[in-house]
Amino acid sequence: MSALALENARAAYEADGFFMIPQSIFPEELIARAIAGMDAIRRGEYDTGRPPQPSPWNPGDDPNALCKIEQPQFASRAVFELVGHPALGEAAAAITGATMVQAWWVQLLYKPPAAPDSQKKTNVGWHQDRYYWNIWEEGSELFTAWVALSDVTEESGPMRFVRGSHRWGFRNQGDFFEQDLDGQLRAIEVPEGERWEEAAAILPPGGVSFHHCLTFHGSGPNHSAGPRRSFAIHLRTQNSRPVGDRREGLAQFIDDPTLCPILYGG
Ligand SMILES: O=C(O)CCC(=O)C(=O)O
Repeated sequence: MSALALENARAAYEADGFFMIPQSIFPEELIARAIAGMDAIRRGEYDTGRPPQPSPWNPGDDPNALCKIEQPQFASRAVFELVGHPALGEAAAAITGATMVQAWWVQLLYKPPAAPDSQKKTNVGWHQDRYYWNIWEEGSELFTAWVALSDVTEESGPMRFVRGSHRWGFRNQGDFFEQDLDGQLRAIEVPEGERWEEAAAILPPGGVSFHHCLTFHGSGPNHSAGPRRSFAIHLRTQNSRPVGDRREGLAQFIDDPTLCPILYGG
């Protein structure tokens, strides 16, 4: 990206609470290996010899349900390489102005195609990530890089961001696992003078979206023919600290860069 593009990227991220790079920033062969790594993890095969962290979805579970696996980079060398790739670090630093960027928690997300009559749980309910991240001190600079590994189209249940909602503060409303997105829309209170405007993250394989930890987001069913594949890579900058500087819960691995890679600076 040129200097001007980077400057614009930061301004857009600050204004909207999200930013998309709708072209691949990774080598094609790495994307292919990361897809193979994702499939191996889903089968319970770990080329590092180490499993992921305990997860809502485990090998052998319903292939038609949303597959969410925690810390997949522990279990696959190719996934670790993708998560720690310097191109991702450069982009993350550009939109935040950070001097250090670390991937502190990662989720493998595989959204299978929804059968027309299916009641399967593949939606991601509207939420703000900050709701789940209370191990971090208030004001910590936390955000997410969502890397597509399949062609994410309007049909495949793309993530949708609510423009400017990162400026609404922590609302204490929303739920990742809620399936009734319309019901949530009726319940979530939009601050006076603001409006609910959605933007879909349409991305090719290797494309990336970034979102702030207070930006509302969610996703609907996948009506395309193939799975929607991605990694949600949760990032922090030098402006972040666990509460009481404790290494617990989601912050328990941050001192080990062989598990939680530093993507930029350090
Ligand atoms: O993959 C999705 O649809 C939602 C992912 C998400 O909630 C996140 O990346 O924070």
